Amino acid sequence: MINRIMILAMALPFWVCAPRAVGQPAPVDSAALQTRMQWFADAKLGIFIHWGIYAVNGISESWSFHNRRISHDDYMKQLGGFTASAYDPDSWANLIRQSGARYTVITSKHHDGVALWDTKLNDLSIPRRTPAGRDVLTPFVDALRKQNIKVGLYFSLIDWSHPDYPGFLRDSSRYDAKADPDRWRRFLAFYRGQLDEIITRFNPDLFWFDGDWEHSAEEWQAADVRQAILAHNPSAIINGRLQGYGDYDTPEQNFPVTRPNLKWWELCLTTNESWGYQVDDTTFKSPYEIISIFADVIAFGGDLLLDIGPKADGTIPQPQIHILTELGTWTYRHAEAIFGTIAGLPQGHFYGPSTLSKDSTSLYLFLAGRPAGPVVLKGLDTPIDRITVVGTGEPATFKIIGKISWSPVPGLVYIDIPSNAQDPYMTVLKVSLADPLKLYRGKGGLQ
Ligand code: FHN
Repeated sequence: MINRIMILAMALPFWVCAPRAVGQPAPVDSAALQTRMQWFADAKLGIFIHWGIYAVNGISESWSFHNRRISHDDYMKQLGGFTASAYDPDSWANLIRQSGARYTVITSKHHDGVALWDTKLNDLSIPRRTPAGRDVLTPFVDALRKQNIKVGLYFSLIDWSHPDYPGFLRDSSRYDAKADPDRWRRFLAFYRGQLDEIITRFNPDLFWFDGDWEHSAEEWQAADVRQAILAHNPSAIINGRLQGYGDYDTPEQNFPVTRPNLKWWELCLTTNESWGYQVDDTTFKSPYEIISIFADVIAFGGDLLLDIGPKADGTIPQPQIHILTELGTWTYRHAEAIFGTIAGLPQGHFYGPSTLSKDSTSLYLFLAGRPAGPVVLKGLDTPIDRITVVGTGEPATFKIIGKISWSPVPGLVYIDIPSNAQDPYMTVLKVSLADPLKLYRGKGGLQ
């Protein structure tokens, strides 16, 4: 019995198909779910935006008062400093397009309860309580639509400022929802009313819930929320922070060394160490670090949601502009290896990330660092037509060693990197195959 596998375009490779996480609702129809998730699976790169009154003082979003680093009253005084005076949503959308991102997720309301749009459910909003004096969400959604960038809206289930929300400061709640169901129902009516505004006014492609950890699916009415979203837009997708009623996993900040449970997943990541604008946080990741993390994510079949934190006047910090423009230069040059691909080789075949074309006839090898010598491909059981450098088309020479003439076990492919082919960040090779990829997964020897 020869140990071989083929990687079929529509199914993720055998080593990644895992059952849905415990508690996740069974997909109503896996074909419909696959169709609904397809744009997300192909998108690969999104830009996360944390923009709120916390940018005024440059302190942590919501958590600064929740963790008692600043009083809630003093935190809310930031309302008076949120001007959006230099806010240009079209330039934001242009920068996002320039990064190569296919979707965006912006905080419509964080845990502090301050809405970016003119909600009718209360007056805690940018339009009503800040010098900006206007809805800053709608013009950005419009700008994204003009650029054909998918719209994701982050919505915090937690609302630590709402008088009828149980939670408030760390270790100090207003009340117990179970002990005062009428008060909890008043909050539910409020939060569902705001969510209805989000659903009907913005019709986002992606609902990015956050803060589900403070209450159960039943308390959040999660099943009903999912039903309401899909009833309004059957193509909408929901992130995995609705207490088990989402569509994909959302690992945060730390790269998953083993694949997340769900078939689709997205790593959300800051460019420095803060989600919102924090003047003292200058620990920005380099473009190479971001690109190498991005390559790892897509090699595992995920998306990267890379965060920026605009200032209170609406300008984007220069280091984040630099990261997004450098990332864009790389993503546009290597687009065929990124967008619309599927997860690449399982560990053991190549020392680095890889992706595959959906028909599995093109294998993309992402070269970590700047390899000086040849790189090795193991267990490739499909003939190679040619190997080229993505972005330049320059041919790369290769040789196969260790192939025993009468044994079916493939040899090792040693690939020379053209000396002038090195990308400033990460070089990608395209291995064009004569047929869909087959891999030898045996334990060596002559079988
Ligand atoms: O508490 C939030 C946090 O402020 C930030 O918005 C992140 C972004 O994914 N989500 C929560 C922490 O997981």
